[in-house]
Amino acid sequence: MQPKVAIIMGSKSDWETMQPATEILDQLNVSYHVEVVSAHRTPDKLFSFSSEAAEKGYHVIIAGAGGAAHLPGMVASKTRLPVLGVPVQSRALNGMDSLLSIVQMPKGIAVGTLAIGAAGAFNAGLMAAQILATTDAELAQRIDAFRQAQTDTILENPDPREA
Ligand code: RP5
Repeated sequence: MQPKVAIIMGSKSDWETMQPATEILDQLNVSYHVEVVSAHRTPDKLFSFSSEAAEKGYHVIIAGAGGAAHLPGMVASKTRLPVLGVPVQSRALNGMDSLLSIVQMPKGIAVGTLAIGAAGAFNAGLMAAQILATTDAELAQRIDAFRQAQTDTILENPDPREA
């Protein structure tokens, strides 16, 4: 079956950061496609991927990039699908460059921006699932169960000295 979520990233070096997006999607039984699409190294691929994404059946795109992170914004400019941007933690500027490049989209093209790094990638996966859950009652139930389990974990063992 054609996955509804595409997870793209600017480089293979982003995979470690982006993997948590796949972990939560696996947990929620949401299928996805993963691929490197670089805005500056494969610009023609970026254009074809983005412009064909909706007709291929994707509903949400997660795009991770670091440094001058123009991938999410450029993808968003070529598709009306929601694009969730994940700023990858860069070596030189700790991801502040990635964050500002993704979050500061000029008016008219929207990119949802998550936190820098692995937490942002995880939440991008979670948010992609939440978007799909607006029209998928069973997925909505699985997300509710995930959140309840997270709550229970804390409530059942609130002592910070215990693991
Ligand atoms: C961006 O440049 C990628 O998203 C990556 O975070 C960064 C560095 O890429 P590599 O030089 O490691 O391929 O395009």
